[in-house]
Amino acid sequence: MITMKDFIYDGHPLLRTVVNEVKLPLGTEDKETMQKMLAYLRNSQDPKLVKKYKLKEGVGLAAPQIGLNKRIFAVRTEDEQGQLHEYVLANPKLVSHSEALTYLSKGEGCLSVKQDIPGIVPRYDRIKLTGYNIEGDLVEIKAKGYLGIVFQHEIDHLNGKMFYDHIDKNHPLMPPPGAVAIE
Ligand code: K2U
Ligand code: NI
Repeated sequence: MITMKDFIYDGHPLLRTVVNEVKLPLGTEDKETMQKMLAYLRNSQDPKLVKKYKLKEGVGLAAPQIGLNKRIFAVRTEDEQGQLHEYVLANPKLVSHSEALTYLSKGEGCLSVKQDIPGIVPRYDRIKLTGYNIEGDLVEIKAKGYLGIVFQHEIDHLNGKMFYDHIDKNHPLMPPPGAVAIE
């Protein structure tokens, strides 16, 4: 079971690394890792387990955050319509995206960043990505709004990027012109 002791934090070189693709077809170990990462998100969204294991709630988790040099992430969150989405993908690729931008009006946080870093994080409003699911099938996912933001946050982790890299240092609270806010 993944707990907070498995996490690495900002300053660790793996969070600034473009991590390696996993070998296909998916092996048992990588499938187990994918299962454990999704289980972490489920556990972190269960108040009883949060209390019992002192977990930090997460809606996304990328393998480098638990010290693994692998292109794997998990996402578990509801969208604006309250629909629950659970994904765990290996070797994800951002295939296309809108020109239009969006952002969370309260900014973003990160399980691997202990301090709050205020600022607008511009994200694409709509994205299309592909990746291999735990069954080893290549899947295509279209996402927008909040779910799309979570995917982009996790893909960043696989490419050694942190959310605050996207904050305008001179105008941290100024949204990009035309970007749509998500409250
Ligand atoms: O990758 C991570 O550090 C997980 C982040 C994902 C995230 C995505 C988009 C915007 C902010 C963060 C954690 O989920 S941060 C904690 C959290 C928990 C519940 C809701 C939002 C953020
Ligand atoms: Ni993060």
